[in-house]
Amino acid sequence: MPIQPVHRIAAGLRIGKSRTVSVGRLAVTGRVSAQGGGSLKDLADELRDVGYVRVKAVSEDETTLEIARRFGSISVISGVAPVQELIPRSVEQASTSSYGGMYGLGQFPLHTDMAHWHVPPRYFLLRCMHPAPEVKTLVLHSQDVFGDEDEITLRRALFRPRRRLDSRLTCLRLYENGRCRWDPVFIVPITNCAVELRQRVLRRIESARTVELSLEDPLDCIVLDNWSALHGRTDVPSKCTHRILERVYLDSVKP
Ligand SMILES: O=C(O)CCC(=O)C(=O)O
Ligand SMILES: [Fe+2]
Repeated sequence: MPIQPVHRIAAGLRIGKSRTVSVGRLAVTGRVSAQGGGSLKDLADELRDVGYVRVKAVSEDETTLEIARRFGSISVISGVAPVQELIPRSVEQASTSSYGGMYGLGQFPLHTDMAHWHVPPRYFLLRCMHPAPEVKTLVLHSQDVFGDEDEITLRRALFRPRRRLDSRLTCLRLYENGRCRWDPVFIVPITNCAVELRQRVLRRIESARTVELSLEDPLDCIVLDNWSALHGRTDVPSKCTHRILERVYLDSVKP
């Protein structure tokens, strides 16, 4: 049986008109809701349905942590700074276990963050520090990737982290309990069923229409639902290497 999309948004609305709604003191730019009327939806619902929501800082002086706190509760993750700076680096400059180390200034493939963790971060906020609007953040809803898979396949298709995180064998599923995960390199298939599922996912991603988001000024932010959508980044031309984003992981978002 195909997995039940809880709130499947009509495909045509994915690239529909933006609307701006007010959340606290900030302007939130969301999408026309699946219900069609542009009705106000809970931020968590909007994130689950669309995968992301654009948000704006009040001023350039507002710190990324302050913005993030308005929208949710900041994750405390051992070994991960509350605010991480995302700076384009060449393969030589970046750590080999990071996307920068593998892809350098090239396109980052669609993925979910920390897909090799047992429970990956729930949400994250990206804030523009130095804009380079030519470089886009890409988003693809998990329904476009897993929506046609049946529950049994998703249960049987087991993956593991490419590198053991500890001595235990961790089995990971790509879609479980409403939570998606995907990474083309950091998780590897264990079962035959997983090898086949991986191929289908790669094919779907190849032909999918991703949403392209650009962050144009230091007020621009995006909140992404890391359990509902995959994301990536276009390549960084040499004239755009000044692009800097800040990222904050969130455990929850405010209603
Ligand atoms: O730079 C971006 O827009 C996204 C980068 C990203 O997904 C990552 O570093 O994990
Ligand atoms: Fe990412």
